[in-house]
Amino acid sequence: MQVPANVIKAGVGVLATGVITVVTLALKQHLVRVVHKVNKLWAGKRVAILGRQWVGKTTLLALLMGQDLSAARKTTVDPNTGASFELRIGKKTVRFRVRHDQPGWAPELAYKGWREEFDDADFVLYLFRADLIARGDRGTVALVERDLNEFKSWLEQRETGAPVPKVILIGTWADRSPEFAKDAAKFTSRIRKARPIKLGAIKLNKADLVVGSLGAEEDSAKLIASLGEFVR
Ligand SMILES: Nc1nc2c(ncn2[C@@H]2O[C@H](COP(=O)(O)OP(=O)(O)O)[C@@H](O)[C@H]2O)c(=O)[nH]1
Ligand SMILES: [Mg+2]
Repeated sequence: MQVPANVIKAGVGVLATGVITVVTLALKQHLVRVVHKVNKLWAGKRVAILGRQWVGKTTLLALLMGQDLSAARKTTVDPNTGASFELRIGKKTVRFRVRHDQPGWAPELAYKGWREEFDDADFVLYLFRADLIARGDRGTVALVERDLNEFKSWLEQRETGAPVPKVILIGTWADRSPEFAKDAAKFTSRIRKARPIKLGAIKLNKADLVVGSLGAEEDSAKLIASLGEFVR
């Protein structure tokens, strides 16, 4: 008996869709597990997410809030107040905060709001565009350098004995650099040595560095998992 070609095609289509669905669900579960594990690490802590426009702050916040990536993309933040999110973990809460973005033409406008978050945080996650740092983009290098110097001055201005926030530098958009897909570890060490990350990390009490991408689910899970290695 001959099975018509279109029936075979439809069968293959259904099978392929099934496989894709299973893979997608497995990835989602993986991401959910990773997020849960990391969030447990900072139970009771305050986490500030800082960084310039378009670096992935809102995406990271949404992922940590337990949304999947498609929902994360839809998350909007009130342009006037920024976003704050409290997550209960057992008897403790984690408080995440993202300040609303300031216009790019006056970078110093961001500092007032950032400082409030910085001084009131246990962890400061500073996001920057790893692809642009890798390329040596002059504007990005200058701006990130300025931001990190600003953080340093805030640390220095703290009263003795006051708790010091732990800064974690997070390079995003690595998916835009072909080198990252070829050898992620090598790309990360390149960013670690790059200006202004190397000096900036030293100035900030040897800030840790995570490099990756929030552009796809699998990459996001990896980035968040490596972030977890530095939460202590
Ligand atoms: N390709 C890629 N896109 C990203 C990455 N991080 C964020 N995006 C996208 O960049 C856009 C801005 O992200 P968003 O989280 O709103 O940045 P924010 O301005 O810092 O809050 C969104 O469309 C994200 O999906 C990344 O690592 N790689
Ligand atoms: Mg945002």
